Amino acid sequence: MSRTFLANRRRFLTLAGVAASTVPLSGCDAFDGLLSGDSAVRRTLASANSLSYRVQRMLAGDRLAPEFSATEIRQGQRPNGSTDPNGADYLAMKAAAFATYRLPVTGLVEKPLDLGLDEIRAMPARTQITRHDCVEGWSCIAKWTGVPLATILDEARVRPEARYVVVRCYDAMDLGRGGPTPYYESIDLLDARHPQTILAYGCNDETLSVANGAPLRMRVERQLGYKMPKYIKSIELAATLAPYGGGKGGFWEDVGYDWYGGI
Ligand SMILES: Nc1nc2c(c(=O)[nH]1)N[C@H]1C(S)=C(S)[C@@H](COP(=O)(O)O)O[C@H]1N2
Ligand SMILES: [Mo]
Repeated sequence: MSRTFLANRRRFLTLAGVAASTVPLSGCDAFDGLLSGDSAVRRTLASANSLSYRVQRMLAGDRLAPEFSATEIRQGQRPNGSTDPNGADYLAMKAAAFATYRLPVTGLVEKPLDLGLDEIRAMPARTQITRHDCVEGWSCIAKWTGVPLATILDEARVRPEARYVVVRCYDAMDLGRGGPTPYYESIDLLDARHPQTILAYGCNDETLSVANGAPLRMRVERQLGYKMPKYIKSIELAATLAPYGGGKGGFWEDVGYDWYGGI
């Protein structure tokens, strides 16, 4: 692809995102009242979102996110959102140094899996140095090591009806609207099978810390930070997002964020 083409594409994508950028998305631990309920703003956001999703899928289906050199890592990965889950199930695993952790992979698959951390660590690994961008407006370059999600999907043999990978998490957050709500996220199969989409257990050459999502967190490098679930509890292959949470495909999506957080 030529540089001009890329530049034009960027401009086009920016235009497609204009509606979204006029609304202050104030960050990971706050949300804007305008975005709740069935407001006109929200409907505009939703249609801009599906336009930018379709444009990106058309032009950049297998584009790689930029990777960096080790000298560009300036500090540890800045922890954000949940940083210390306090559910009894999580605390028990943490006390056992996550030796008891299991990852179920279920839903629309031929062969459901139930993987231990040792099995996951024994699979072919990928390491990548990438930049994490949070909607709050900060970025952080870090080195991530993990197993490509594609490897796990191949092992589980995804059924043709499946369209999404849904990830449930161990943590819950309380936005003051009816008690703690579990974090969850979802991506389509194109992002799930993207070579840089990994289930990470290592960060900056160390075992993934609790603050950054131990024992396992997803990296989805072409999307914003909130699309990368930490504290992964289970993975499900699904045909529709309706049965999960508020039905919009993620914890933050249920309060108004875009489902497609492409960058
Ligand atoms: N389970 C879970 N995953 C999560 C979050 C969270 O609160 N809980 N926060 C998200 C947000 S908004 C960001 S920016 C990143 C932060 O990852 P980090 O703590 O490793 O920087 O995790 C994302 N994944
Ligand atoms: Mo974020």
